[in-house]
Amino acid sequence: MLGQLPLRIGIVCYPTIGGSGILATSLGIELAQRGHEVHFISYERPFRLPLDHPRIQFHTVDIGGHELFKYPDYTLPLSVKLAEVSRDHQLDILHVHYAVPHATAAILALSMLDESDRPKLITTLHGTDTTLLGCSPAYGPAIRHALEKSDAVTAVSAFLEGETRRLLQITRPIEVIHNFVFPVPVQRSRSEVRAELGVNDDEALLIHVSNLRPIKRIDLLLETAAMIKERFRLLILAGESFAPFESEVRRLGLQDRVIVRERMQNVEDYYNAADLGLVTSDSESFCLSILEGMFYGCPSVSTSVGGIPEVIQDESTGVLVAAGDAEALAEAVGELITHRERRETMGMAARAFAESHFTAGIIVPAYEKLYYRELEKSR
Ligand code: GMT
Repeated sequence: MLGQLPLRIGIVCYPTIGGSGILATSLGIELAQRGHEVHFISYERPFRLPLDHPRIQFHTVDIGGHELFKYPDYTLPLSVKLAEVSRDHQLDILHVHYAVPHATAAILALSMLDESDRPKLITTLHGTDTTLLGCSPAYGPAIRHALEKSDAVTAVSAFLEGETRRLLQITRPIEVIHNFVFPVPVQRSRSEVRAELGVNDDEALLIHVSNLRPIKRIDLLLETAAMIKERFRLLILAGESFAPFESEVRRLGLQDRVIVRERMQNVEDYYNAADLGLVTSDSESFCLSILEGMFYGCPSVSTSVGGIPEVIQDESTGVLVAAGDAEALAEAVGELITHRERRETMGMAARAFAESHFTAGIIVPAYEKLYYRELEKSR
């Protein structure tokens, strides 16, 4: 039995703002807290990764670029770096988040290594690698191959597991391990943050946190906001530039209602200061931002798509509305703005549900169990 021996774990993720990178970073930090040695490998330092953890190292993939190539290539330099880190640090586990190109590069890296140097490959699917790229003839077969060749595959929701099977015709086991959040303490009080935003006490503060990609339906978000009759302000924490949406804000006369922050620092302060989350996505494999809000007592009104019903499982913890229905979204938001007590009770129930289902203490051991199980197989 390997029992609970500390492991050497490589984590590959996108470092930029996005749920998969946030989840992978939190997982690595939690694993290091539990005594494992963790190596992050990416082209940039993940934005929430601490600089000074004794058991966390970061390895940069130097893309460099080559005059021979018309398009920059990341897969090959990544695979070379993965082989190097696996060999030099004798990794037990290589855990890649997002199939493209991370799992593909990892498979190539493993084939460059002697058998004794090969870590077990775990691939975690986060959503768009299946739901968008999985259907593409240019990517689908490579994703399917990467999943078939991984030692274990996980998906962040039962919805995503089903979609992966359906779209990629995968028959191998895929384990569902939901997202988790480790809520960090807030830096500023609710009233300090509301003062910074210029939100009055009699105004409800709605919050939307996303990378603004088309799947997030910012058009629907703004249309919904324009239909809300009660007093509110809408804070958008944007992972990308909000400039393309400014004209729509003006067209809908929402200039005095919408507040935009194009940085993702101290998001916990904003969730803590907000009254209600608003999510308008057309699809989400999980929706980490709903869960982050729940941990700070901020429930959400959301479209009922993808894996979101696995997060808002109970109607006492949030409101689900049919996809694309601005009127229903606005009505649900309006109800909760009007009935403050109901909203606050919902916020407390949301927090209690998150704390009993989606903590690091519950989810991280599921990954550790998977790692030990895969390592046991080759002993
Ligand atoms: O939502 C995004 O566009 C970012 C994307 C990512 O790849 O980082 O998020 C995906 O992974 C998150 C973490 O597992 C999930 O909570 C998000 O629901 C998922 N996004 C989609 O499925 C669209």
